[in-house]
Amino acid sequence: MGGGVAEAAKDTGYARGMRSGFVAVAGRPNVGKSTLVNALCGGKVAIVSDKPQTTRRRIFGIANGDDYQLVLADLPGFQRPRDALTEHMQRTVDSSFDDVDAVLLVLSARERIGAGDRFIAERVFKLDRPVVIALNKVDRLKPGHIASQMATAAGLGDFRALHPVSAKTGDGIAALRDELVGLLPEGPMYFAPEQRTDLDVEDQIAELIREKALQLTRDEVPHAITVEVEEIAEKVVRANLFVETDSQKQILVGKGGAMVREIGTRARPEIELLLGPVFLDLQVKVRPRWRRDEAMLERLGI
Ligand SMILES: Nc1nc2c(ncn2[C@@H]2O[C@H](COP(=O)(O)OP(=O)(O)OP(=O)(O)O)[C@@H](O)[C@H]2O)c(=O)[nH]1
Ligand SMILES: [Mg+2]
Repeated sequence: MGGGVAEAAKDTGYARGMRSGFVAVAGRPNVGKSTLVNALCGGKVAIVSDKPQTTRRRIFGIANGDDYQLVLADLPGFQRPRDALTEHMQRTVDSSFDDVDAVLLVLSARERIGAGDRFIAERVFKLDRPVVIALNKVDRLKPGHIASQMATAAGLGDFRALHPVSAKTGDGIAALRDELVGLLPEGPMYFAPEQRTDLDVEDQIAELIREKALQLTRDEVPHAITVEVEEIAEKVVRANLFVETDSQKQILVGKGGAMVREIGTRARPEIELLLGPVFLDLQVKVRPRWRRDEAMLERLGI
């Protein structure tokens, strides 16, 4: 999204002084990238969980101000690919760096800044774009610990700015947003002002259902779950939760259907914010090895 686009937009006459552009959000799994994107956008665009590899595809979160449009590309966490699913996720991360104006490198202040972070840092500092570091999860940490984590973070590369933040409490978020907006070129609105994300409503609903399923499961099960919305009809949403094995299905259905009911109970209020009152029909199905099924991954937009 460089000069060419900006020049073209100038010809079509966007408001003078309007800044706009794209920032890729990179970091290890679970450091809080999606929580941070939500905080920067002032509302929920990406699902969040305490399980690593929650985000599987690139999702744009759009933050609008009077004189800016900041588009954040929330990305899967950097990891070593293990199957077609994680391979696709890594490819998404790599290709998302091509057209951005800046990179937001997210670290967790609660964990040791280590080899995983350095691996990602090497990649993003090579891109020849401004890199802003967000040291996330500083809530309830001692100032001395934050200071020493900031010193370690500062050693990762030639960064433009380093912001200690808490995506959870909102601490430092406004200053970080201002910093990112300041790195954007003059440009047009890429999305309508009321649009928060590039996901269509089916995919938003599938993600919300998956989020609740992730919250309620553990070990290998969360990684084996995917959700597809089959139908949105008058006052009814039908969706399938896919897992890979019968035993995973048993877990997700729960005793007498208790688990899948609980997933529905948690997802419905958020779905109703998008659609109004609906009946939610959830089915749990087995699809062996879907994570290695290229056609299935493509259908899921991964
Ligand atoms: N205490 C604290 N927890 C946070 C903060 N930000 C995120 N978390 C928690 O960290 C966990 C991971 O958050 P996500 O936003 O899903 O992390 P992510 O980096 O997007 O993870 P992947 O999509 O799996 O790569 C969740 O349990 C969040 O509630 C924060 O500022 N403070
Ligand atoms: Mg995420």
